[in-house]
Amino acid sequence: MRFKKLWAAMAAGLLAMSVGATEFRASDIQPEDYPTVLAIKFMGERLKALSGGKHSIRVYPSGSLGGEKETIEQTKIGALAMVRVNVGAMNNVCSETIVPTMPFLFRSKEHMHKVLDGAVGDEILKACEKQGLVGLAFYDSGARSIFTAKKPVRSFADMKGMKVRVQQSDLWVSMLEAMGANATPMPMGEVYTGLKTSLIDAAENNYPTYESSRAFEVAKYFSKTEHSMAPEIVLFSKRSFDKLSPQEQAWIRQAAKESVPYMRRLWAEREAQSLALVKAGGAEIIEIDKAPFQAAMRPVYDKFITDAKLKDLVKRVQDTQ
Ligand code: BDP
Repeated sequence: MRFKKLWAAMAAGLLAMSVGATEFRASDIQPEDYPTVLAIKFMGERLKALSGGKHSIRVYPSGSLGGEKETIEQTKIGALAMVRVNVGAMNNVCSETIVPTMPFLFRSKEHMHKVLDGAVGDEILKACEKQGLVGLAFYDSGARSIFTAKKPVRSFADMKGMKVRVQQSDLWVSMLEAMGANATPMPMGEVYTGLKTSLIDAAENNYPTYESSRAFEVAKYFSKTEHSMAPEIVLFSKRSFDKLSPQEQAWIRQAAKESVPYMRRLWAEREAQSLALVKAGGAEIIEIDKAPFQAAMRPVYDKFITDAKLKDLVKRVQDTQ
């Protein structure tokens, strides 16, 4: 009798778990009004509508739950349901994410969209699963360029010996080293202070992050190298995902996909706004000859695009018209 009761209680508990409403926790290092944060909120609203009010998402912005490296780990073990990071933060975790991070790979925003919306994009998202992360979508992140505190970079030669902050990724270290710089990996949250205290001379990013991190206040020379278009990636904990029904999983995937065009609109607006803001704040936007930067990236391809799988992915990106 006692066992029967216990069993009934357990079954009821399981049932409650599967029918109970869930608020999935998502982490982002960007501030509240940043396009990535707004896009995940939008995804949450879509998920709520699709699930008839059952599931929702709560975004924790500004790195309040930790940096990208730590929150990826938390998501892997299921302590966090979701995380939005740059693909750079995934380079050492899942090698396929190296492909969209590669320097001067995408020829334009349109080229990038075509690749990421197609089979290559899907394969890269899927590849994260073996690391316990379900890849749901890519978001725009524009092109990344170098910004410096004291000495402006007006030519490739100016990169020599410069201490440049990079994302915590071996690929990023190699890229900046190939430019002649002294690459310093550190979390995004330490960049502003690093520049201010001269721990680093420079960093690299897109206009919106140059603006949102206030880096333009301490590093006013922005040299348009546009060396990488590494996109953002939205990841769900496979541990948490596997506990959901196929229907629930489909809602999550759909909500994520629906947030992509919304994010692209926000991104285009924000890029223009951020550029205007940093200029008004005293930033000098420097046009620079990209050819020597591009030429210097050859050894980086030789070092990182070695196995057949990555070679095939890169070739398919290059062949995409
Ligand atoms: C920004 C991304 C953010 C990365 C950051 C970085 O939005 O996810 O953490 O770059 O450089 O553009 O670390």
